[in-house]
Amino acid sequence: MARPNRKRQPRRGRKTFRRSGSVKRVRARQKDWTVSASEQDWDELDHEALERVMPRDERDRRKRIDQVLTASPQEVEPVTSFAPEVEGATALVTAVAGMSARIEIEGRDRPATIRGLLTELDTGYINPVAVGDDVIVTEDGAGAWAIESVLPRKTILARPDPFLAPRQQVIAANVDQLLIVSSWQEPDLWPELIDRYLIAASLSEIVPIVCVNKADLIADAREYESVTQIYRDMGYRTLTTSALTGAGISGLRSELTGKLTVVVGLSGTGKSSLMSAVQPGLNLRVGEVSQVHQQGRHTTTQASMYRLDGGGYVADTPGIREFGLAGLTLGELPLYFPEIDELAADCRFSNCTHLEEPDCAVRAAEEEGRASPSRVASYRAIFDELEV
Ligand SMILES: Nc1nc2c(ncn2[C@@H]2O[C@H](COP(=O)(O)OP(=O)(O)OP(=O)(O)O)[C@@H](O)[C@H]2O)c(=O)[nH]1
Ligand SMILES: [Mg+2]
Ligand SMILES: [Zn+2]
Repeated sequence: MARPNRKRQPRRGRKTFRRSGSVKRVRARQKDWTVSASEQDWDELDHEALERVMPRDERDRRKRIDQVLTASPQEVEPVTSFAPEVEGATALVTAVAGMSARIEIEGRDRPATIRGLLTELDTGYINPVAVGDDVIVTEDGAGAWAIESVLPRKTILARPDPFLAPRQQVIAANVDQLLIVSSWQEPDLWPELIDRYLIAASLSEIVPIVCVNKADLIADAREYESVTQIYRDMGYRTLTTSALTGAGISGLRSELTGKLTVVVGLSGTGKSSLMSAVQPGLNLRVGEVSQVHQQGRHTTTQASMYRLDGGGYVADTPGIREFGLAGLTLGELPLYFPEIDELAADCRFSNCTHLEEPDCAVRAAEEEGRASPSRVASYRAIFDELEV
């Protein structure tokens, strides 16, 4: 079965930045997931209580999805450096708060300041430095470190700034993997969210891993297999874990080793528990940092990264507003649902939306059990939103 085309086509009119900081192309934004002004206050609400409630109707569902996935990675053309070349050592950024950062240099954790030279104009993002960035640093002779420039990024996870949208902020740079944590129950597995994270990972060219936690709550192994087989069939790695019993933890540990992994998933699915199981003492979300915006409003905008003993890093993401599907076009959607696209070849209409048209092969396959109802539902939901 064909997999989503991970090599993205260059998009027409996308905003890209070159080393000089000059904008090469600027596009009008497609319908996206940018947070509207009326929704901004959501950030101030109590997520925890709300997150544990599964959506009851379409409005709730959309609102929740908006909260979870609100932005998109932004394509940035490779740059050689984001600042004038300065002689210095290379370091890794592990946390950022305003113009302060923590860096890892020669295996040691150090505070550092970010030089004002690094601006949005240089990078195209509100925050010029993000966790995961490789940077050039200098030391003033008295032990104070400064970040002088940012080295080219392999990958970027970004989202629209909650207050300055559509301007984007980088959540993390140089991410290798996205660990999508769901629980089998409590809260119930939510396939549509997994499907959306898979698309977001593809858009950023980051390898996703589908991790189903709370395996101890699986009552029907066959049901579990059939749900997760969908993802294996698409070529994605799946993991079954239980932070409670320890099942699958060593497998998870080896998947994380040597990589920079961003952990995402609904609250309560067991992300922190899993990380503590992988490495006792690791506690995601503990080191969250916040950034003061120009308007004087506070929001957590950055991930914090933790080093794994066996090598590699895991990064927590701020709140549930993470990154998302902005920039995804209706025309590209089938790329991310290859199995549905394959069936669609037999629909009566070549532009069939698989919603109501007669002789729809996708609906027929769904009824006959040849297509996953959850995948078809995800496809329809995203289609609907992109069309609006
Ligand atoms: N039965 C069972 N419970 C688990 C498992 N893993 C975690 N839990 C429980 O699920 C609850 C939530 O776990 P957390 O690790 O805090 O979840 P989280 O994803 O980090 O949640 P947030 O930090 O709110 O995003 C806790 O009560 C855990 O004890 C598991 O494998 N099995
Ligand atoms: Mg947690
Ligand atoms: Zn159809």
